Amino acid sequence: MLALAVCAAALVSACGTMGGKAGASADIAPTAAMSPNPTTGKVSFTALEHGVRIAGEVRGLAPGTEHGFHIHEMGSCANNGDAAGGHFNPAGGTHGKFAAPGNHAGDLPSLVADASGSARFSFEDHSLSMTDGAANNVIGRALVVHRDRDDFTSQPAGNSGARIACGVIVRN
Ligand SMILES: [Cu+2]
Ligand SMILES: [Zn+2]
Repeated sequence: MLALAVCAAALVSACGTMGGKAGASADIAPTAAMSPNPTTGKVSFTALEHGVRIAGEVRGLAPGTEHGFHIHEMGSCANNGDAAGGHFNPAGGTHGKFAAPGNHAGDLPSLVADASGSARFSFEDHSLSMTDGAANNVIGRALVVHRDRDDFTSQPAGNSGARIACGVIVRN
């Protein structure tokens, strides 16, 4: 009985390292694109068998507001987030709504702030991975919070305005 339990524990551990459960995170920090700017956040990335779970919270938003939220191509938040470049787009899509066919892989569900200015979220994104060498690997790219709402239509970025907060996605 004891031997069985030890074996099961070893199996779980092997699954943990080999089954794609590796984690990453992004610490969201305010840029100088807006002043004052209390926007901060913490976002976790968990590799799934087919995709990535993205979960976390962004705080310091104006209560009830909606904000464009994307993964941008370059892993830098310099120059008020402009160094992050355009939306992460390994498949050559056009800007659109999260999970819409033919959109940018970096198009995420918009943030919606509650009455206290916090936006909490957890969703699975099947167009992304955390696989080294894969074109859709999110590691080393930037997660960007915009000042305005994303209209999901305007090209190339939904007309969501200045980049008010940003964080680079790094492995834990
Ligand atoms: Cu963006
Ligand atoms: Zn986009």
